[in-house]
Amino acid sequence: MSRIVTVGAAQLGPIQRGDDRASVVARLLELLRQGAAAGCDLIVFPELALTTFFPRWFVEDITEADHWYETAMPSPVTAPLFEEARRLSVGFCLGYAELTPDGHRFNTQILVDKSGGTVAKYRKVHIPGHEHHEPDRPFQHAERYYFEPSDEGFGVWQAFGGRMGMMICNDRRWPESYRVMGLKGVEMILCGYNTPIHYVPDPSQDILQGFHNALVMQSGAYQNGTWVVGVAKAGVEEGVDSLGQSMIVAPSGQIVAQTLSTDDELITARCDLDWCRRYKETLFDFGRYRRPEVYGPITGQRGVTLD
Ligand code: ING
Repeated sequence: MSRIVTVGAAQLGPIQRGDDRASVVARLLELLRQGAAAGCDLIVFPELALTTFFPRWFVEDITEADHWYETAMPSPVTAPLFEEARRLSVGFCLGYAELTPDGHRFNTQILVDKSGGTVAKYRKVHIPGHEHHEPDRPFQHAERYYFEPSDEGFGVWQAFGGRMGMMICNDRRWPESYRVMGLKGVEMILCGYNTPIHYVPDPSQDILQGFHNALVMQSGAYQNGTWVVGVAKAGVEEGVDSLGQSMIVAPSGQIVAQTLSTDDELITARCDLDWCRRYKETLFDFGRYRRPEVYGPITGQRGVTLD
């Protein structure tokens, strides 16, 4: 028996500071239509897919950044995406900056089903970068100033005929993200990202960005017997070059599709969710082989302690 989900990774090229949401939504609609034409059940868009990556600038008064956040989803400008999804009977996953009615700010991702209804919301757990202005940087990465870390952890939801999970960007670098969802039986993890090529704390990593991107998603997929869909906002955004290389990774860890450009580009794959069992019921039969009784430090401490 095969449970096939045809998934599209809808990579975005750069969104410049002056690009309004309507022009971005038009690009998202084009990718959604391409995906529908290709037989996709689900289209995955990047992290912060409605705006430029605004944490690259620092504003002393954070309310001056409010316009980068969504206070409603859908809103009048994003509603056409939900309506078209329903008309085409295609689901989608969308990353955006969320400002809640009580003033909380999250880096958020939602899962919308084929009826155009929101079935899941995830808020980013691992927030990289820095909390305060660092004027010596060539560009800021002040996500820890603009977003609160979620305390809701990682969810897995029954949708599209399987167990669907979500994570955002830096989450993909932490094995805990995959394992928590793995322990909830995840079969496909959806992950948007915005990854600058230049890593200011250690420029030696710049040349390895593509390697590290693939490394973490391939290992996370294999070690948890799950599909992983990683989708970039890529290209040179306001002078900052961001990684593309969006990809669809099988439970074996094999990359089954990868983008070639740093522009708007759709890649698709027919993903058999039953392939997950080849790993979940053998090598990574968690119930049989894991040893949580000796894993205490993983949840018991934050940083390193030397015995
Ligand atoms: N971006 C980056 C990421 O984790 C980063 C932060 C950039 C980490 C470069 C390491 C190297 O892919 C986000 N948005 O998390």
